[in-house]
Amino acid sequence: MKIVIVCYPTFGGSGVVATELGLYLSKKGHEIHFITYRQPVRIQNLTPLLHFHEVHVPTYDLFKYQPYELALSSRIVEIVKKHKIELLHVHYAIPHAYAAFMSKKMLEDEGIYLPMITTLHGTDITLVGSHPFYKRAVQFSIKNSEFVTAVSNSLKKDTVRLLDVDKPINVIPNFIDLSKIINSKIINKEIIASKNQFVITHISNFRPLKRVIDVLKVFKRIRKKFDVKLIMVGDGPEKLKAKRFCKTNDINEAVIFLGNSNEVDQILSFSDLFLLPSEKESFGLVALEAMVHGVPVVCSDTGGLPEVVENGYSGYLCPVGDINSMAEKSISILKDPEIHERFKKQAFESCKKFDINKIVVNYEKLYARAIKI
Ligand code: GMT
Repeated sequence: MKIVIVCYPTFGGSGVVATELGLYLSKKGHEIHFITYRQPVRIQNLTPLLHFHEVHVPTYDLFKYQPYELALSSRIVEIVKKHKIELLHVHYAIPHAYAAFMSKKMLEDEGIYLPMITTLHGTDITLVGSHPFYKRAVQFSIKNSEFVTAVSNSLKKDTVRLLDVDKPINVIPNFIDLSKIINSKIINKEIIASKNQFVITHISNFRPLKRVIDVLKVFKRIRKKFDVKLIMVGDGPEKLKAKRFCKTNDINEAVIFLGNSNEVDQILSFSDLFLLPSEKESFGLVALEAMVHGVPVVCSDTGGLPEVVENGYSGYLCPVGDINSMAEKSISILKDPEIHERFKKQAFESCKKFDINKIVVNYEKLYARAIKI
């Protein structure tokens, strides 16, 4: 099948899911065309079945805001016609689903039918999409997609509740490549921590809803019990605040800020625990990425996280903002090597239901149905 994937090319979860999906589908023989403003970060090599088409937005002084959707929809039309694309799969509703609908209409004008599938990822509904300034446009693009998917049952419920849509929503959870654990080359833990130190990791875009200060507060409590290092991976608006917190709370020496990284698998391969105290998380892909490396996850009991992390098995779910409980649960995992080992094994076991080979067929089935409509 010839498929266009529209997504964000950045380190965010929706871009990662879209990229991993495209890479996997191309390996299965589908011809994949990514259309976005930059080459997606996880794509290193393009192949005859894996293409990237950049969206250029020429700046013009009259515009206060440059019209990205316009450039994107025109680019979609161009690529669809040039490569005889059969299907359009857009990730993250804003503004991709809206732009995709416009390209669909432009193509219809020329007698070309192009089915579109919209995958909702989270904040495109919960934080941004339900805002009164965007809501109508998001409702409209959902209604006009041939199929709509959401990455968790929780997000499906949120979409129905917040956007009041009666369109059927197919839940296709995010997925993970289980062979990652074998593939990722183990880098020397001792570059970052000493042999006997525990390594705790947090990865996010450091937005307020990730509650990065909670990560530091939990870490501070764990540090009272063990010799431990914290690795903070990612970049975003709360980073400066987090760095200040480390200085004023005397944990500066024990916390390493790495910035955005393409070495996430390597870092996770020697991590002992993962913290994700988010306010809201429609799925929490990063928790799954930790679990595949046998890293137990202590996280908030919110959104789709309970669908990913099994309380008391692959980690623990704690109330949002409950620093004490998160610290206590983390300590309970780390304090006994046998318990820690059990949680590590169980974290990996839990991933099996998200095996890429089991999940992606659901997208392929939907593609097949969409092109027949
Ligand atoms: O977490 C973010 O803010 C990034 C965002 C994105 O779209 O890139 O992540 C969302 O999509 C991910 C992939 O489906 C999910 O794993 C994240 O839970 C979701 N984020 C939120 O719901 C806050």
